Amino acid sequence: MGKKAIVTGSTGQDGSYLIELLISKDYDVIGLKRRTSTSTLDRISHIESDKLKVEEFEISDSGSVYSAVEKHKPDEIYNLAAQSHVKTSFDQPEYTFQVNTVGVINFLEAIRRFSPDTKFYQASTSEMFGKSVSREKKSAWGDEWSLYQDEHTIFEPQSPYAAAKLASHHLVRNYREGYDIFGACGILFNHESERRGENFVTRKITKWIAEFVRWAEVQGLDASQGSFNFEGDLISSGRDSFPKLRLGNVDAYRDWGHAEDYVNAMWLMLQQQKPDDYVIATGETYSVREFLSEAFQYIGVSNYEDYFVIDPEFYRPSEVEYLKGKPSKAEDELGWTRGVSFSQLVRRMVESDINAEEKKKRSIQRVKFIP
Ligand code: NDP
Ligand code: GDR
Repeated sequence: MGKKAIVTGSTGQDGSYLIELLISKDYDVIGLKRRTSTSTLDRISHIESDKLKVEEFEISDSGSVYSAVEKHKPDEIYNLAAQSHVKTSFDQPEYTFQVNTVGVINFLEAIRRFSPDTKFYQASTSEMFGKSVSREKKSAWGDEWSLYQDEHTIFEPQSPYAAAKLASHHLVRNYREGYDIFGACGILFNHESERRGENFVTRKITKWIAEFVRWAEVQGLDASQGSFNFEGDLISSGRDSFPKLRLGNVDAYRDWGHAEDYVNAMWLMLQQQKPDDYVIATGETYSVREFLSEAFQYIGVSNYEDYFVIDPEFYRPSEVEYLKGKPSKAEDELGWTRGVSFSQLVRRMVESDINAEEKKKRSIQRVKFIP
């Protein structure tokens, strides 16, 4: 018989990929989701399997979490639920702590009281490093340094989101050492996908590109060759105009991988003899600007700087400028490697959003022709 796992955040990006992975490994999965007045099941509605049951809960309500753990006593719990938007955490710091820290305490307590053999995965994050970097010389004789973060880098969180996640990171270690609970934390660097939330910068860019391509098509123009006017906040075709992409800090560097590779690391962490914490990253870093350049190249545009404007609305009170993970421990101990490269990631995201726009166009045409 297969194992039983609870996945929180089951309606999110990572939740959807993890559920697919666990079902492929013959797990029975209980996907926990919060109550909402409209459906949030888009990312998992394609999974037609009696191995998946979706139940409602609220992570900040201890009774709700205790009931779920006591009822199912699963082999594994993957805690992916979170207020996951860094900028939002500055506007809603208390709520962010309620979900991202108190919610974790609720699970740790539930395991301690009702199901002490359950293994627990906590979604920690590279945001916990904040401004902090480790350095190593690029060569024995040169003066050049390579900057990175790994399991030994000091934490210096720069947002309520990161501070809440760091508190949870320490709580998991605390319950591991104090109560012998199998709690592992994955310090995951940014991972994106075709299913990424639309208010994270990568998806915001790829979705805008797809909408722009569609708009250009309606104008009878090719997005790569059309002669557009770029004055002010608008891109004009002469006949019509399209709002430019509005972004905040485009000089921040991130270590971007694909979510499908990263959920595999979560699973590997819970299959180890002993619980531990691992950095999961690609080992490469690119700026938001470089992401823009790569994404626009995909539609044949090289002057990408004409297509966006800086809007201070998207700046954060304090920023994390540089993230580049060193995943050596995960590679050595878990045998984990990433499969999707940066350029493949960008290509897949742009392609997927362009295809989605195409589909929308076809369904609109169908509606138009109904007599
Ligand atoms: P998403 O934002 O896509 O998903 C977050 C999930 O948490 C959603 O299912 C959301 O539900 C759920 N959630 C939010 N608030 C509550 C609540 N009060 N009660 C119950 N569920 C709630 O995030 P990702 O999938 O990208 O990330 C998964 C986890 O990994 C998060 O904890 C995130 O902080 C962390 N992480 C993510 C990284 C990344 O680059 N993606 C990197 C490092 C860590 P709903 O659908 O209703 O909104
Ligand atoms: P991040 O991801 O904060 O790293 O957190 P996000 O995509 O929000 O920002 C990445 C970088 O891009 C800059 N940026 C913008 N960001 C957004 N969202 N919107 C913009 O318009 C914009 N313009 C520039 C940001 O300032 C930042 O430097 C993600 C989340 O998934 C977290 O949950 C996770 O823990 C970390 O990754 C690792």
